[in-house]
Amino acid sequence: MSKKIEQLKELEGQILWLACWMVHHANQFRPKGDQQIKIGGHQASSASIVSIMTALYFSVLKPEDRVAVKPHASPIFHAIQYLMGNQELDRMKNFRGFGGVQSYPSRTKDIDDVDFSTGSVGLGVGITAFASMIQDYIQHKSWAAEKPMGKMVALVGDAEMDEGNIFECLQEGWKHDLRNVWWIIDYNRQSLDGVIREGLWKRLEPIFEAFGWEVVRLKYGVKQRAAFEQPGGDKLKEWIDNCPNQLYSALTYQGGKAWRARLLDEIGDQGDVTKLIES
Ligand SMILES: Cc1ncc(C[n+]2csc(CCOP(=O)(O)OP(=O)(O)O)c2C)c(N)n1
Ligand SMILES: [Mg+2]
Repeated sequence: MSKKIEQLKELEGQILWLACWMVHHANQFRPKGDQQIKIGGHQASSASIVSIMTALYFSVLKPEDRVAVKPHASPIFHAIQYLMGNQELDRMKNFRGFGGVQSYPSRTKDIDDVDFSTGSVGLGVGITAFASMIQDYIQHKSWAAEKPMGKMVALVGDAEMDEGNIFECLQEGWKHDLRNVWWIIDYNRQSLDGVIREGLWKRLEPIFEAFGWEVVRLKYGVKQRAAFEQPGGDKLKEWIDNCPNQLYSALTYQGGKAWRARLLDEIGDQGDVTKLIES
């Protein structure tokens, strides 16, 4: 592992811990009024995007770039800002409370320089496209300052793609030669209250391509890719690729032991697969 990746991994661990603890503390330790049984917050939604956000904020983003953070990743955003010295511990302890860090990133109520308020899903996504178009407009004016062009990044939930306004702005972007925009869809297979419909990505990719977007699919991590290279790895890959979202989520929730048991049960008798799974 390169030194840089090692450092990012270290930061990622701290950020995830802070984000999950923020939610846990709010629900388990903060004194509650008579009626309140739960404060809320979404730890899994933070966990699925922590690697992406760590890489973005600590390695990729430039000062001129702007980011719309998917609503449920608010704890990750604030944890990152805390490590950068832009957020206060007391506000994090008061997550979702009066004066505390907000459930969803807010330009008016949070103190750590949120680029775009999100919360109503879909709106944060769309605004990055329109922000880029406005940036182009300004660049074409004689009164435009000589400033570097920023990249507009949206971190999008997979269920957030249900929102109709996103598709309107795809068309608008196509009309205006949209550029300098990245949308990163966190395909964590889950929504607020359900599992993502099987094969949604197969519907989404051609839609983006039809409007001139370049689609890059990032699916397998380093360890998975290494495992696929081993004898029996092709069978493992095939099984994972065909695994329904519901089962994938359940196994991930239950952890390594459940994963191994299921894999051995289903493909364990196929040559080298048993050895690979047991290793
Ligand atoms: C317009 C609107 N409709 C519904 C909601 C309620 N809501 C909050 S987050 C969310 C979807 C969460 O799923 P996803 O976008 O996949 O994010 P994840 O939690 O998986 O990161 C919904 C429907 C909302 N905030 N705004
Ligand atoms: Mg999701």
